[in-house]
Amino acid sequence: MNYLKKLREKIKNKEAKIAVIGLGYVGLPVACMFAESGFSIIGLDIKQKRIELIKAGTNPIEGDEPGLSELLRKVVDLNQLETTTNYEKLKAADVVLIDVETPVDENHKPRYHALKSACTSLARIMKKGVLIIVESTIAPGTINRVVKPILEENSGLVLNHDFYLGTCPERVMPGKLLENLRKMSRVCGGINPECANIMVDLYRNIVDADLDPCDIVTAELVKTVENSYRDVQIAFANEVALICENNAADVWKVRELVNKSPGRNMLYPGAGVGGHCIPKDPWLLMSSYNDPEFQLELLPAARAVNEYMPLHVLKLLKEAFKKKGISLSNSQILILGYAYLENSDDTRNSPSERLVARLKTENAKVKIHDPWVSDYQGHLLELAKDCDAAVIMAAHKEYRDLSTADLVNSLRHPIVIDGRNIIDPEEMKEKSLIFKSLGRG
Ligand code: SAJ
Repeated sequence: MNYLKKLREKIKNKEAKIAVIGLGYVGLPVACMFAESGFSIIGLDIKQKRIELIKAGTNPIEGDEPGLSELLRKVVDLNQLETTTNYEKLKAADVVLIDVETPVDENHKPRYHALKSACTSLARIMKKGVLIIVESTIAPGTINRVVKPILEENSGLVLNHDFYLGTCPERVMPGKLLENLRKMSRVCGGINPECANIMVDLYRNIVDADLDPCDIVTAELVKTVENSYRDVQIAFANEVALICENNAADVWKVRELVNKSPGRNMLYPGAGVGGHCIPKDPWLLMSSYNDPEFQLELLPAARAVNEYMPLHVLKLLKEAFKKKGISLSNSQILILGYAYLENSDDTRNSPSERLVARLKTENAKVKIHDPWVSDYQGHLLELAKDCDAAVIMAAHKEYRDLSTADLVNSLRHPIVIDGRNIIDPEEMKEKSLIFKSLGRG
């Protein structure tokens, strides 16, 4: 039986029952948007607390996400979004979106525990004709090597005959979840062309941008490649910063003039690369490659450069202490910025975390300030009074408005390390100051 023809009809008439597994920063907004567009949605999450919050119309996602809380309350009040922790409730689903975490482990290998668990539970209850779409970012080859076998073995159904598969990688960014879901193009990788086109019909209900049908491996590649591309771009800027320091040059001046050359767009050097995507996706991409003839060099090297940057900030700090003739051991350092990204409360894989850990191995104490992270919202200048130096690790707008004179006068020693080009070096010319700006020799 060709289930796809019937499914296409049901999607067109918005009669298709859509299930979303994983109600995090991707799954929840997606579920709300499909509900708002007129579909009946059932969302599943294994966290009972999260389900209770959503049932009460309360947005469980932290951080400022414009429009999400209002949208959630609206669709819950309209009974368009049902939520559960019980897979049995997903039996009748015609389409199932999977939005679970796909981390890599300490050896940078993808660990698909959540994905495998979701597929195993789903397989036991899914009905014939269901279309399952993985939205999580996965390594190329994962649908074929991980998802397909689990679904077939646990359901007894046959892919492309009794059920269908697709992958439509998410392109969301914290702080702009709804906007990105609406406005960013997406690739619709289907197990066959008809499936890919049905995915385009489905996502057209919530996406205003391009929807590009393609095969599954292409879709798996696109997401991991686009973030690996960014990782390499940032690593390039970081390595040029190190070279500029070594040549007593100013990387920001060099970057400005390089970018005047057609087709150049050098990104910003900085104190490191954090977040939930960029540090992880290159490893997902690399895990899909295996040719003894040639070992990948560029992608691992870019990761190594970016992972080094917080340690380079430590090097600059050590040089400053040496110049001042004081020891880092038993000192206290003020870290300005713990979020991985400017003007964000997200601390996942934060470069500051790496710097703080290394400072502790150097027997230095640390005080952390970050106006965006609830645990670290102390009074900056008060904190500075007990510290021997300040290190800027995130380009929060609050730090751009900071009086450097107040900061320096509050510190026990006039030592400032700028990892994000926040301070104009001209302001720090005063002889007694020890100021080091990443990328400026
Ligand atoms: N960073 C630099 N220099 C730069 C840009 C970023 O050091 O020039 C650092 C940031 O400080 C941060 C990390 O890299 O620690 C990541 O920053 P990001 O701007 O890439 O922000 P992310 O991690 O939120 O990346 C997301 C990605 N979007 C999705 O996965 C859907 C990425 O593909 C986007 O390109 C990026 O947002 C974006 O452009 O804002």
